[in-house]
Amino acid sequence: MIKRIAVIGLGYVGLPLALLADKKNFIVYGLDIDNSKISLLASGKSYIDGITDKEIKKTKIVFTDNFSEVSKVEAVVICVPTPVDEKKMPDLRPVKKAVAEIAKHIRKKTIVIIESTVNPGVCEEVLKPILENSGKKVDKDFYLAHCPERINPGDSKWNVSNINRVIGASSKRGLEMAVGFYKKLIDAKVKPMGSIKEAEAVKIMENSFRDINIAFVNELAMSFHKLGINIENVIDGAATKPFSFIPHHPGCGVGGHCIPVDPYYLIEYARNNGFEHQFLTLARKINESMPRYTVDLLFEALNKIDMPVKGAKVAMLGWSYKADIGDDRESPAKVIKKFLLGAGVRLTVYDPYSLEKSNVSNLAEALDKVDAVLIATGHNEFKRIDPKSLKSNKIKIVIDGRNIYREKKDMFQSLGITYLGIGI
Ligand code: SAJ
Repeated sequence: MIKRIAVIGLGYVGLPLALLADKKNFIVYGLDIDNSKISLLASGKSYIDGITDKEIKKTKIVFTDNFSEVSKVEAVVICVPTPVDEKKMPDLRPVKKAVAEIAKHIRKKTIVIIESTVNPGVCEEVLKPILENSGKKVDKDFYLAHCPERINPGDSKWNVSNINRVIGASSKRGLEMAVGFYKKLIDAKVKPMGSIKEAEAVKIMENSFRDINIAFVNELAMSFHKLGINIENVIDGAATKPFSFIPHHPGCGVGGHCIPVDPYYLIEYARNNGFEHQFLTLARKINESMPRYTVDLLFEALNKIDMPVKGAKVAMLGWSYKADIGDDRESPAKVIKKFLLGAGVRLTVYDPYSLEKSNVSNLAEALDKVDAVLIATGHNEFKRIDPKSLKSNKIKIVIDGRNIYREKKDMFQSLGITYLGIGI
């Protein structure tokens, strides 16, 4: 019977999970290697968008960086990052380190649940040996399960308590324990899978599905731009089909900790097992080409009004990888900035969620005395910009990397402002 749990990794996945378990009357130890996080939490401070200090203050969670506390629990849930390195190769160091740490302390019959996104094979071929290193045997001394996280940062509707989950485990007993735990924890469906590998594959599939669909509309956008067809109108048209069409939208790139990362985990694992994922690889290539495509739209527009790229004053609005959150992991804005600076543009960056990455402190300053605006993130604050205010700032070009002004395209043109979106 699982009454006490340890959550390893208190980020946007682990902290909501720990708070939910605490609310459901589990005894919860929240562990992280970053003791600045631990001290913030211990002093009742939140550092995760959407979690208030008040929620932290009222929990009974024991926040600690002392991993020996793991010896007191029946279940350990690992929620640490699984990024890729600069060569887009899977970086399992954080999850291997976390597992090695807890292996020293887990007591008999503890279930270790990996929530971090990993490709098929990682739990059994990489993490299980580390757990057994200490002489323990899986399904004898401990159980191993995988329940891939499905947190969608910034989503006000779907959260850790109401998102369905899938679980795979190393044995029937392990599966029963893990399914029983999540059924107590969340108010959503818990689907037992046939194996850990199936559970690992579910998460990689759902995120690769999204990456491929985004690449599909990005390719259509680049084609329709040449054909003079508005892709967003076509997507709206296709979306009237009440079945088997899921709208995705083109943009200046695909960022975040999941979508641009997860496909590489499968690509690499399959390659090591004799299969080349052409489709996944091509989707990544198309999505990773979108920052360049967006910057080229700007350069063509500058050339069209005989304005040299070098020395042009450009305001890039947005740093985060998606609208109305402050997370910049794998953000396309970083690549766009590199291209713009490399071409000698005089660049202003403004993102209300990342003022430390901005070189101005508000929108008015960002729009003052620039020749062009490039939208890299579709924050609500940018959607409210009135095209007339850009005219009065003598802005000549708007490159809309998130098609947030698709309804105002004609207004820009009537004001004599060159407006280009992605496929619109
Ligand atoms: N993006 C597009 N076009 C789209 C959708 C997204 O260009 O149609 C871009 C976004 O601007 C962003 C990137 O792709 O740069 C990722 O966007 P996202 O909405 O997929 O946001 P994420 O990375 O937070 O994805 C999460 C994922 N959740 C988990 O991995 C648990 C993903 O599985 C969800 O499908 C996604 O949220 C969601 O549906 O919102």
